[in-house]
Amino acid sequence: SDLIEAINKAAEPFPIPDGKEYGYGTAGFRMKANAGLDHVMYTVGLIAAARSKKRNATIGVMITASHNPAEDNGVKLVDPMGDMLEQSWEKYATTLANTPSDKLGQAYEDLVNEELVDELRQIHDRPAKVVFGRDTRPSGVALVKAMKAALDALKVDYTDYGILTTPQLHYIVRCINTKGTAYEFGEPTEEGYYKKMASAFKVLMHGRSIQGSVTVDCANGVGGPKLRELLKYLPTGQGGIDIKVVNDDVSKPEILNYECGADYVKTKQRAPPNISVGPNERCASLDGDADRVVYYYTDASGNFTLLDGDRIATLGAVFLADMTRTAGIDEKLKIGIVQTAYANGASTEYVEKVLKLPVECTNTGVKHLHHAAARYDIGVYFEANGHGTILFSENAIRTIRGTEPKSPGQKHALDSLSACIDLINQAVGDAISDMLFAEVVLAHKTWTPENWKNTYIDLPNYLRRVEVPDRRIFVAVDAERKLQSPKGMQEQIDNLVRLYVKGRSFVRASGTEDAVRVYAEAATRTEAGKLASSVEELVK
Ligand code: NG1
Ligand code: ZN
Repeated sequence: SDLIEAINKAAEPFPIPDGKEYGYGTAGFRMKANAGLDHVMYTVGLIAAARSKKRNATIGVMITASHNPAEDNGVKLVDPMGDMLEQSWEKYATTLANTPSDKLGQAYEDLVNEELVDELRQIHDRPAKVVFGRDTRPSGVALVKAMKAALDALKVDYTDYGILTTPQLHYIVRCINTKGTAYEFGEPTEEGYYKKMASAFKVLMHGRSIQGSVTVDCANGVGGPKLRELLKYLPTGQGGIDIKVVNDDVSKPEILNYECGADYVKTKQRAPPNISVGPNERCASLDGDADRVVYYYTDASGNFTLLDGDRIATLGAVFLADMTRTAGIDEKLKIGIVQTAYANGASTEYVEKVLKLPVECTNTGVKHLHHAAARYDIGVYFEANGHGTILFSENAIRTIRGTEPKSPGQKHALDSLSACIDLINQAVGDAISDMLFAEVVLAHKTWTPENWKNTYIDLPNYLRRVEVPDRRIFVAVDAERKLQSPKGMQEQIDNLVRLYVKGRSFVRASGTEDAVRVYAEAATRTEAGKLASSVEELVK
């Protein structure tokens, strides 16, 4: 048909490099930007269009490689509510990406026949709408062109939002799709995003003050200019916030994520070398697309303390549990925390024994955590590396916004909770939003970073990346805490773990890199190191 030919023709400039195989992984497609990613982008345009027709809604596309080096890039699809593409569609994304340009028309037609058929092709004839954004990587410009070629071939309506953080794009998608409904999310613009966050922040800060400043390392990525923009909307002085933005130079692509950013701080367990702050001053690092954040500080004797995603989760849970109690609605709302196996064992114990809240463990990857968290009224989910957010159910929103306060204290708690719903990005984990929330909680509690640290003491731990001939033989089960294959290896790990006080270790294949990850924790640093090394030996 004409359509098949139009798709094939427009795909011609974007061939698959010889021998290339693509996969839609934990974070969508990700690779060296010049290694055939333009072909993938073209096919993502096709998928986005089909998905839009299927859902009869606007679909988002975000072009970023997050914490990876500047020469990499990647792309992921965003579903109507601002969440990740439904998993059952990932196979289409992978299939189309691996289809040569001259066969794409037919491959698209096959997808239409499988997902968009009805007697009159009415689903297929629906108008499609796609919106997209990209991080500051220079390769993004050409990648957008490749995707537009597909959208034009299908005559799809689209809006290019230019440079955005990942969470901003997710926010905009959700705003567009909820406009005019009872669940309206906000104005679908960058300004709308800043205004929503700033006004919620002001409500939460009313009558409080934040101690000292917070230095924010933006990984020389998109978070820098966007955080600076947000600052124009935030109050300073009493009830305001003093944010010192550093590593926000996006004019030199090669310094993106270089010796800075959330991934650097989390994996090296040290501050970026170019940051200079006084003892006990709060620092935060964002990653390259501003969807994850970690905190840290260095004390007067030079000891570095990381306050990671587990810490943000527990800080948030404590605050929300207190607030719902003060508001008198704690009986009506079920709060839960969702973690992955990488959460520090001490944080899990703290949630269960001290906070007495349910804690759940899922597979790695925010889509898994997000779905689990959505089953609670207030679902707090974070990966240790700083990806995460807090979800409020419809019941929670109705209860918080519909309860008549009987005292000023109760009113204050209800207003605060209501502002939390707006401050915390409900679509997806958002470094800037998570950071403002952490600042608010610290202000409410008048906590220094040291107070925060002392809520529980992290078990010393190691995360090692091990290159193996074939990582696919490592099949993990039980929320990736146990190995099912290779046969017998789990028993060997168990035998090693038994030798250490508070020992815990697990092995799984990475979903984003060609490697296996070994995690180990134990009561002392030396023991955690020994356990990690002995498990690493098993795996090699
Ligand atoms: P893999 O490569 O599957 O371990 C990593 C992170 C995840 C998540 C994804 C997606 C660790 C141990 N793993 O996954 O938490 O962030 O990348 O970006 O940090
Ligand atoms: Zn990221």
